Amino acid sequence: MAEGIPALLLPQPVKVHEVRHTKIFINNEWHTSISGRTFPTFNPATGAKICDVEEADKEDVDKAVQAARAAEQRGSPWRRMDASSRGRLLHQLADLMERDRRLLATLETLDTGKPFLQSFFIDLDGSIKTLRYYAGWADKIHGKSLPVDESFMCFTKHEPVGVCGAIIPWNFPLLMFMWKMAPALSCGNTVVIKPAEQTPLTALHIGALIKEAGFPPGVVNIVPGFGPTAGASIASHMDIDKVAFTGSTEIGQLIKEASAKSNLKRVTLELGGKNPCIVFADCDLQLAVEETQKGAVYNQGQCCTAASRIFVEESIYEEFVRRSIETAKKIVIGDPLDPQTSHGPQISRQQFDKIMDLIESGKEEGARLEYGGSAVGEKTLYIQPTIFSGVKDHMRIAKEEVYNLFQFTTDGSDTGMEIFGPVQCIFSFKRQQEAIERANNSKYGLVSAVFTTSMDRALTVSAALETGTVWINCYNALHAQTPFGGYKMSGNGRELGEYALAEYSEVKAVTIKLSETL
Ligand code: NAD
Ligand code: NW8
Repeated sequence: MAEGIPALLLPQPVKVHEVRHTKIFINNEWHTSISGRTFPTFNPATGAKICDVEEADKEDVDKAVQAARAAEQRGSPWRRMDASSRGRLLHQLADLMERDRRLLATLETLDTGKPFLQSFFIDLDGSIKTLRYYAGWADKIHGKSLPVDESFMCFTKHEPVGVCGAIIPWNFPLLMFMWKMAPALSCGNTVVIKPAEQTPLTALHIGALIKEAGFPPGVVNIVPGFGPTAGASIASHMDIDKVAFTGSTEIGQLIKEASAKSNLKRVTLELGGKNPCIVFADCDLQLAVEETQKGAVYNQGQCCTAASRIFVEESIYEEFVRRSIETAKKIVIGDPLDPQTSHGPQISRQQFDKIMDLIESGKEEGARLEYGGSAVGEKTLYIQPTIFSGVKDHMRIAKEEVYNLFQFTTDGSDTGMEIFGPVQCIFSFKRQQEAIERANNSKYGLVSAVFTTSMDRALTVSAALETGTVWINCYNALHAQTPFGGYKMSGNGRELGEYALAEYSEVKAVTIKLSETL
C-alpha cells in the first residue's frame, strides 16, 4: 500500500498518551458497570495492556435496551425526526470520523495489531463510505401502492424494526460496527452494540462522536463486554427486535437458538467460509498470484473472506506456486504502527496457538510447506505468511470445515471454523467441471473468485459457484453499494447495499376499502 511513497509523506499514527473513552455508553452518557467489573484490552504487537474498560453484563444490557426502547417509541425525538434529518446526522458522524481519522486508525491498530496504513486507508475509508452511503438512503426508503382487486386500494410502508442488537467481531472492529449501525439508523431503528472483548476501543470513541454529532440520547448504545455474558443477553433479550451477528459459525448457531427460545427476534448472521479461488491457465498470472495471496494473508488471514482454497489449473500450477513464494518474500513483517509494515501479529494467544497447530497438522499430513510455517521471534503473536502446496483435499487444513462440524455435533467443543491465519493452500486441478465441484464441496458459501481472461468462462463458472459473492479477476473488492453475505452455513441475510435495508425494516401493508367507485 505504501510502496514507493516516502514514509514522511504518509499519514502518521497519533501518539495516544491515554485512551479517552473506556466506559459503557448509554443514553449519550458514560456509565460504569453495575457489577463494578472492568476488563483489560491488550496490544497484540507488544502484549502490553492498553487500558481497562468497563465490563457490561446482563444488567447493563438491560439498561441499554431500556434507553434504546424509549428512544425508538412513537413520539420520541428520533421517531419524530424527518428522514432527511436522520441522513444529515449520519453525514455529520462521517464528518467527525474524517476529522478524527488518524486517531481512530491509531486506536484500531493498537487494539487489533493491523498495520496502521490498512486501518487508515481500508477500515476508515470503508467505515466512512458505509455511513455516507446509508446517509443517502435515509429519505429514499419507501413502500409502494398496489393495484388490488375489487374496490380496495393498498399501500405498503417501510417501518423500523425497533431495537436492533449487534454483536461485532475483533477482525474489523470499526468497519463491522458501521456495516450494522449505518443501515439500522438509516431505517430509523435504535441500536445496542457489543464490540468484541478483544477490541472495544474504536467503538467507544464512536460513542463520543455520536453524542457530538447530535444524535438524540438512546439512539446508539455501546456495551463492551464478553460473549457468554453481554453477548448472550443481547441474543436472548425479550425486548430486542433484531440481532445482527458477525463471527464464528458455532456462536452464530447459538444466536439463532437464543432467538428461537426467547422472542423470535429477527436474526442476520455473517459467519465463516472456506472460500475457493479458481485460477485458469488463461489468466493474467501475476494478477492472480498477487490477488489470491492478498486474499489469503490480508489482515493476517483474519478475514471471513480469506481465500483458503486456491485451485490452479495443472499446466500453470508450478509457475503459480513459484511466483506465490516470490510475492510472499516481499511482505514486510513489523511494528503495526510503522507505515512500511504490511503484516502484523495475530489477535490473541488462543488464535495464534490454533493456527500453529493447523500448520503443524498440514506438515504432518504431508502437504508441502513451500514458505514460512513458523512463528516470528519468541513469545510474540507474529506468524510468517505460509504457503502449502500439493495439498490433497482430504487433509485437515483443507477440510477444516468438515472436521469442525464433526466436533461440533459430537462434543460441542469449539476449535474454530476457519484457519483464520496467514496460510495459503494451493491445490491443482485438471478440468473446469472438477474445479467447480471441488470449490462447491463445502458447508460454506461466502465468497469465491475466478481468474481467467475469457469472459465466457468467467460468467459460466460464476453461475455455477454457490457463494454470495463471486469476484472475477479481483479479490476483497467490497463496496458499500454491493450486498455481502453467505449461501449455506456462511450465514443468513445480506449486509451493505440496498438489500441490507430489508433486514432493518418491517413492511406494513395498509388496505383501504373504497365505498364509492366511479
Ligand atoms: P466469536 O464468534 O466467539 O466472537 C464474535 C463475537 O461474538 C464477539 O463479540 C464475542 O464476544 C461474541 N460472542 C461470543 N460468544 C457469544 C455468545 N455465547 N453469545 C453471544 N455473543 C457471543 O469468535 P472468536 O472466538 O473471537 O473467534 C473464533 C473463530 O471465529 C475464529 O478463529 C474465526 O474462525 C471465527 N471468526 C470469524 C469472524 C468473521 O468475520 N466471520 C470474525 C471473528 C472470528
Ligand atoms: C465497505 C468495505 C470496503 C472495503 C475495502 C479492501 C480490502 C479488504 C476489505 C475491504 C465499504 C467500502 C469498502 C475487507 C473488509 C472486510 C472484510 C474483508 C475484507 N473492505 N476493502 Cl470481512
